Amino acid sequence: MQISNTNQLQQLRDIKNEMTRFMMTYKFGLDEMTTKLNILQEEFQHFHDYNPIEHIKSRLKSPESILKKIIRKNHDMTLDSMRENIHDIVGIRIVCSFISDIYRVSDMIQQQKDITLVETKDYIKHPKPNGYKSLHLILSIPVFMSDREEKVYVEIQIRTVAMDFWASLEHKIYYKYNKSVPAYLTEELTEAANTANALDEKMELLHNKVNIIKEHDGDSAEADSSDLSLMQLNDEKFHLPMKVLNSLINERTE
Ligand code: 0O2
Repeated sequence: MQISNTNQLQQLRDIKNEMTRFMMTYKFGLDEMTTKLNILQEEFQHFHDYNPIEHIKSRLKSPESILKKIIRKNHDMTLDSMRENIHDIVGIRIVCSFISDIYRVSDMIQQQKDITLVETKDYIKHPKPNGYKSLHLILSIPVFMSDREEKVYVEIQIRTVAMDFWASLEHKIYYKYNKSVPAYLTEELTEAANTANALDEKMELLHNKVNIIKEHDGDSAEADSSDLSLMQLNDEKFHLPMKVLNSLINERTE
Protein backbone atom coordinates (compact mmCIF):
# COMPACT_ATOMS: atom_id res chain seq x y z
CA MET A 1 0.00 0.00 0.00
CA GLN A 2 1.35 3.43 -1.01
CA ILE A 3 0.86 6.09 1.68
CA SER A 4 1.15 9.52 0.12
CA ASN A 5 1.33 11.92 3.05
CA THR A 6 1.73 12.14 6.80
CA ASN A 7 -1.89 13.12 7.27
CA GLN A 8 -3.03 9.90 5.66
CA LEU A 9 -0.54 7.95 7.75
CA GLN A 10 -1.93 9.51 10.92
CA GLN A 11 -5.49 8.66 9.87
CA LEU A 12 -4.49 5.05 9.28
CA ARG A 13 -2.83 4.92 12.69
CA ASP A 14 -5.99 6.30 14.32
CA ILE A 15 -8.16 3.72 12.54
CA LYS A 16 -5.82 0.91 13.57
CA ASN A 17 -6.02 2.12 17.19
CA GLU A 18 -9.82 2.20 17.04
CA MET A 19 -9.92 -1.28 15.52
CA THR A 20 -7.54 -2.56 18.23
CA ARG A 21 -9.74 -1.05 20.95
CA PHE A 22 -12.80 -2.62 19.25
CA MET A 23 -11.21 -6.10 19.07
CA MET A 24 -9.88 -5.80 22.62
CA THR A 25 -13.41 -5.33 23.96
CA TYR A 26 -14.40 -8.64 22.35
CA LYS A 27 -11.28 -10.33 23.72
CA PHE A 28 -12.33 -9.20 27.21
CA GLY A 29 -15.85 -10.50 26.52
CA LEU A 30 -14.36 -13.87 25.59
CA ASP A 31 -12.16 -13.84 28.74
CA GLU A 32 -15.23 -13.11 30.86
CA MET A 33 -17.30 -15.92 29.32
CA THR A 34 -14.37 -18.34 29.64
CA THR A 35 -14.10 -17.56 33.36
CA LYS A 36 -17.85 -18.08 33.80
CA LEU A 37 -17.69 -21.45 32.03
CA ASN A 38 -14.63 -22.55 34.03
CA ILE A 39 -16.47 -21.74 37.27
CA LEU A 40 -19.54 -23.74 36.16
CA GLN A 41 -17.35 -26.72 35.23
CA GLU A 42 -15.35 -26.66 38.44
CA GLU A 43 -18.41 -26.29 40.69
CA PHE A 44 -20.30 -29.03 38.87
CA GLN A 45 -17.35 -31.40 38.99
CA HIS A 46 -16.92 -30.81 42.72
CA PHE A 47 -20.51 -31.22 43.87
CA HIS A 48 -21.86 -33.68 41.35
CA ASP A 49 -18.65 -35.61 40.72
CA TYR A 50 -19.43 -35.18 37.05
CA ASN A 51 -18.61 -32.60 34.38
CA PRO A 52 -21.30 -31.99 31.73
CA ILE A 53 -18.73 -30.22 29.53
CA GLU A 54 -16.29 -32.42 27.58
CA HIS A 55 -14.33 -29.53 26.12
CA ILE A 56 -14.59 -25.92 25.02
CA LYS A 57 -13.17 -24.27 21.92
CA SER A 58 -13.25 -20.56 21.34
CA ARG A 59 -12.11 -18.05 18.79
CA LEU A 60 -12.17 -14.35 18.01
CA LYS A 61 -13.26 -13.63 14.44
CA SER A 62 -10.38 -12.00 12.55
CA PRO A 63 -10.83 -8.40 11.34
CA GLU A 64 -10.59 -9.77 7.81
CA SER A 65 -13.50 -12.22 8.36
CA ILE A 66 -15.53 -9.48 10.06
CA LEU A 67 -15.06 -7.24 7.01
CA LYS A 68 -15.93 -10.07 4.61
CA LYS A 69 -19.14 -10.80 6.55
CA ILE A 70 -20.17 -7.13 6.70
CA ILE A 71 -19.74 -6.88 2.92
CA ARG A 72 -21.54 -10.20 2.29
CA LYS A 73 -24.48 -9.11 4.44
CA ASN A 74 -24.57 -5.65 2.84
CA HIS A 75 -24.21 -3.71 6.07
CA ASP A 76 -22.47 -0.34 6.54
CA MET A 77 -18.70 -0.52 6.80
CA THR A 78 -18.47 1.15 10.22
CA LEU A 79 -17.48 -0.09 13.65
CA ASP A 80 -20.98 0.69 14.99
CA SER A 81 -22.51 -1.42 12.24
CA MET A 82 -20.08 -4.30 12.98
CA ARG A 83 -20.97 -4.04 16.67
CA GLU A 84 -24.69 -4.17 15.91
CA ASN A 85 -24.81 -6.67 13.04
CA ILE A 86 -22.03 -9.21 13.55
CA HIS A 87 -23.01 -11.41 16.46
CA ASP A 88 -20.26 -14.02 16.25
CA ILE A 89 -17.08 -11.98 16.73
CA VAL A 90 -16.74 -13.99 19.93
CA GLY A 91 -17.50 -17.64 19.14
CA ILE A 92 -17.52 -20.32 21.81
CA ARG A 93 -18.22 -23.99 21.12
CA ILE A 94 -19.12 -26.13 24.12
CA VAL A 95 -18.97 -29.88 23.52
CA CYS A 96 -20.99 -32.05 25.93
CA SER A 97 -21.23 -35.81 26.37
CA PHE A 98 -25.02 -36.06 26.34
CA ILE A 99 -27.96 -34.21 24.77
CA SER A 100 -29.48 -33.51 28.21
CA ASP A 101 -26.19 -31.83 29.23
CA ILE A 102 -26.59 -29.35 26.36
CA TYR A 103 -29.83 -27.99 27.81
CA ARG A 104 -28.47 -28.13 31.36
CA VAL A 105 -25.42 -26.05 30.36
CA SER A 106 -27.62 -23.66 28.35
CA ASP A 107 -29.89 -23.12 31.40
CA MET A 108 -26.91 -22.57 33.72
CA ILE A 109 -25.57 -19.89 31.35
CA GLN A 110 -28.92 -18.15 30.91
CA GLN A 111 -29.55 -18.03 34.67
CA GLN A 112 -26.65 -15.61 35.16
CA LYS A 113 -28.01 -12.13 35.87
CA ASP A 114 -25.54 -10.14 33.78
CA ILE A 115 -26.19 -12.26 30.68
CA THR A 116 -29.01 -11.34 28.29
CA LEU A 117 -30.27 -13.95 25.86
CA VAL A 118 -30.71 -12.25 22.48
CA GLU A 119 -31.57 -15.22 20.28
CA THR A 120 -31.79 -19.01 20.41
CA LYS A 121 -31.56 -21.30 17.40
CA ASP A 122 -32.32 -24.85 18.37
CA TYR A 123 -30.97 -26.99 15.55
CA ILE A 124 -31.34 -30.04 17.82
CA LYS A 125 -35.12 -29.88 18.01
CA HIS A 126 -35.17 -28.51 14.44
CA PRO A 127 -32.11 -29.89 12.57
CA LYS A 128 -30.99 -28.27 9.31
CA PRO A 129 -32.01 -30.23 6.16
CA ASN A 130 -28.40 -31.51 5.81
CA GLY A 131 -28.60 -33.03 9.32
CA TYR A 132 -26.69 -30.29 11.19
CA LYS A 133 -27.51 -30.28 14.91
CA SER A 134 -26.40 -27.87 17.60
CA LEU A 135 -27.94 -25.39 20.05
CA HIS A 136 -26.95 -21.81 19.19
CA LEU A 137 -27.30 -18.97 21.68
CA ILE A 138 -26.59 -15.33 20.97
CA LEU A 139 -25.90 -13.58 24.26
CA SER A 140 -25.14 -10.03 25.21
CA ILE A 141 -22.71 -9.51 28.10
CA PRO A 142 -21.34 -6.36 29.71
CA VAL A 143 -17.61 -5.70 29.60
CA PHE A 144 -16.34 -3.28 32.25
CA MET A 145 -13.37 -1.14 31.30
CA SER A 146 -11.54 1.71 33.02
CA ASP A 147 -13.80 4.43 31.62
CA ARG A 148 -16.88 2.67 30.29
CA GLU A 149 -19.11 -0.37 30.13
CA GLU A 150 -19.77 -1.93 26.76
CA LYS A 151 -22.16 -4.69 25.80
CA VAL A 152 -20.80 -7.31 23.42
CA TYR A 153 -22.51 -10.13 21.58
CA VAL A 154 -21.22 -13.66 22.10
CA GLU A 155 -22.24 -16.67 19.99
CA ILE A 156 -22.31 -19.97 21.85
CA GLN A 157 -22.75 -23.28 20.04
CA ILE A 158 -23.50 -26.22 22.32
CA ARG A 159 -23.44 -29.74 20.90
CA THR A 160 -22.56 -33.34 21.72
CA VAL A 161 -19.28 -35.05 20.78
CA ALA A 162 -21.14 -36.91 17.98
CA MET A 163 -22.73 -33.71 16.62
CA ASP A 164 -19.33 -32.01 16.74
CA PHE A 165 -17.63 -34.90 14.93
CA TRP A 166 -20.23 -34.74 12.17
CA ALA A 167 -20.11 -30.92 11.85
CA SER A 168 -16.29 -30.82 11.59
CA LEU A 169 -16.29 -33.41 8.80
CA GLU A 170 -19.18 -31.74 6.97
CA HIS A 171 -17.38 -28.38 7.23
CA LYS A 172 -14.19 -29.89 5.73
CA ILE A 173 -16.11 -31.51 2.85
CA TYR A 174 -18.08 -28.32 2.20
CA TYR A 175 -14.88 -26.32 1.83
CA LYS A 176 -13.05 -29.05 -0.14
CA TYR A 177 -15.78 -28.90 -2.81
CA ASN A 178 -15.94 -25.13 -2.60
CA LYS A 179 -19.49 -25.30 -1.27
CA SER A 180 -20.92 -27.36 -4.17
CA VAL A 181 -20.87 -30.86 -2.67
CA PRO A 182 -21.91 -33.72 -5.05
CA ALA A 183 -25.46 -34.98 -4.34
CA TYR A 184 -24.38 -38.52 -3.38
CA LEU A 185 -22.06 -37.11 -0.68
CA THR A 186 -24.80 -34.84 0.67
CA GLU A 187 -27.09 -37.86 1.02
CA GLU A 188 -24.41 -39.91 2.75
CA LEU A 189 -23.65 -37.02 5.10
CA THR A 190 -27.32 -36.81 6.07
CA GLU A 191 -27.30 -40.57 6.70
CA ALA A 192 -24.19 -40.13 8.87
CA ALA A 193 -26.01 -37.38 10.82
CA ASN A 194 -28.84 -39.86 11.51
CA THR A 195 -26.30 -42.44 12.72
CA ALA A 196 -24.69 -39.84 15.00
CA ASN A 197 -28.13 -39.00 16.35
CA ALA A 198 -28.93 -42.68 17.03
CA LEU A 199 -25.64 -42.95 18.93
CA ASP A 200 -26.49 -39.85 21.00
CA GLU A 201 -29.88 -41.31 21.90
CA LYS A 202 -28.37 -44.69 22.84
CA MET A 203 -25.69 -43.04 25.00
CA GLU A 204 -28.33 -40.91 26.75
CA LEU A 205 -30.26 -44.08 27.68
CA LEU A 206 -27.09 -45.75 28.99
CA HIS A 207 -26.20 -42.61 30.95
CA ASN A 208 -29.65 -42.61 32.61
CA LYS A 209 -29.26 -46.28 33.56
CA VAL A 210 -25.79 -45.64 35.05
CA ASN A 211 -27.21 -42.71 37.05
CA ILE A 212 -29.89 -44.93 38.58
CA ILE A 213 -27.19 -47.44 39.64
CA LYS A 214 -25.04 -44.62 41.05
CA GLU A 215 -27.98 -43.23 43.08
CA HIS A 216 -28.72 -46.70 44.44
CA ASP A 217 -25.06 -47.22 45.43
CA GLY A 218 -25.00 -43.79 47.08
CA ASP A 219 -28.09 -44.61 49.18
CA SER A 220 -26.68 -47.89 50.42
CA ALA A 221 -23.18 -46.55 51.17
CA GLU A 222 -22.39 -46.26 54.87
CA ALA A 223 -22.14 -42.73 56.17
CA ASP A 224 -18.46 -41.90 56.58
CA SER A 225 -17.65 -39.07 58.97
CA SER A 226 -13.86 -39.49 58.90
CA ASP A 227 -13.39 -37.02 56.05
CA LEU A 228 -15.63 -34.31 57.54
CA SER A 229 -12.74 -32.39 58.98
CA LEU A 230 -10.98 -32.05 55.64
CA MET A 231 -12.03 -29.74 52.85
CA GLN A 232 -10.36 -29.98 49.46
CA LEU A 233 -10.37 -27.22 46.85
CA ASN A 234 -8.48 -28.33 43.76
CA ASP A 235 -5.06 -29.45 45.02
CA GLU A 236 -5.29 -27.52 48.26
CA LYS A 237 -6.55 -29.11 51.47
CA PHE A 238 -8.01 -27.17 54.40
CA HIS A 239 -8.61 -28.41 57.91
CA LEU A 240 -12.15 -27.86 59.22
CA PRO A 241 -12.15 -27.87 63.04
CA MET A 242 -14.98 -30.00 64.46
CA LYS A 243 -15.71 -27.13 66.86
CA VAL A 244 -16.55 -24.85 63.94
CA LEU A 245 -18.78 -27.48 62.29
CA ASN A 246 -20.64 -28.05 65.54
CA SER A 247 -21.22 -24.38 66.19
CA LEU A 248 -22.55 -23.99 62.63
CA ILE A 249 -24.98 -26.83 63.30
CA ASN A 250 -26.11 -25.10 66.50
CA GLU A 251 -26.63 -21.85 64.62
CA ARG A 252 -28.88 -23.67 62.13
CA THR A 253 -31.00 -25.40 64.73
CA GLU A 254 -31.49 -22.28 66.89
P1 0O2 B 1 -17.49 -20.34 11.46
O1 0O2 B 1 -16.15 -20.32 10.87
O2 0O2 B 1 -17.80 -21.63 12.15
O3 0O2 B 1 -17.81 -19.14 12.30
P2 0O2 B 1 -24.71 -15.94 10.28
O4 0O2 B 1 -23.94 -16.42 11.48
O5 0O2 B 1 -25.51 -14.71 10.56
O6 0O2 B 1 -23.83 -15.86 9.08
P3 0O2 B 1 -26.79 -17.90 10.26
O7 0O2 B 1 -27.02 -18.90 9.19
O8 0O2 B 1 -27.96 -17.15 10.74
O9 0O2 B 1 -25.68 -16.97 9.72
O10 0O2 B 1 -26.12 -18.52 11.52
P4 0O2 B 1 -26.29 -19.94 12.14
O11 0O2 B 1 -27.31 -20.74 11.47
O12 0O2 B 1 -26.49 -19.67 13.60
O13 0O2 B 1 -24.88 -20.63 11.84
C1 0O2 B 1 -23.70 -20.01 12.14
C2 0O2 B 1 -22.59 -21.02 12.46
O14 0O2 B 1 -23.13 -22.30 12.79
C3 0O2 B 1 -21.67 -21.29 11.29
O15 0O2 B 1 -20.64 -20.33 11.33
C4 0O2 B 1 -21.14 -22.69 11.61
O16 0O2 B 1 -20.13 -22.63 12.61
C5 0O2 B 1 -22.34 -23.35 12.22
N1 0O2 B 1 -23.18 -24.01 11.20
C6 0O2 B 1 -24.40 -23.63 10.79
N2 0O2 B 1 -24.88 -24.48 9.87
C7 0O2 B 1 -23.94 -25.43 9.67
C8 0O2 B 1 -23.86 -26.60 8.84
O17 0O2 B 1 -24.75 -26.93 8.07
N3 0O2 B 1 -22.71 -27.34 8.92
C9 0O2 B 1 -21.69 -27.00 9.76
N4 0O2 B 1 -20.61 -27.79 9.78
N5 0O2 B 1 -21.73 -25.91 10.55
C10 0O2 B 1 -22.84 -25.13 10.52
P5 0O2 B 1 -19.90 -19.86 10.02
O18 0O2 B 1 -19.96 -18.37 10.01
O19 0O2 B 1 -20.42 -20.58 8.82
O20 0O2 B 1 -18.44 -20.30 10.19
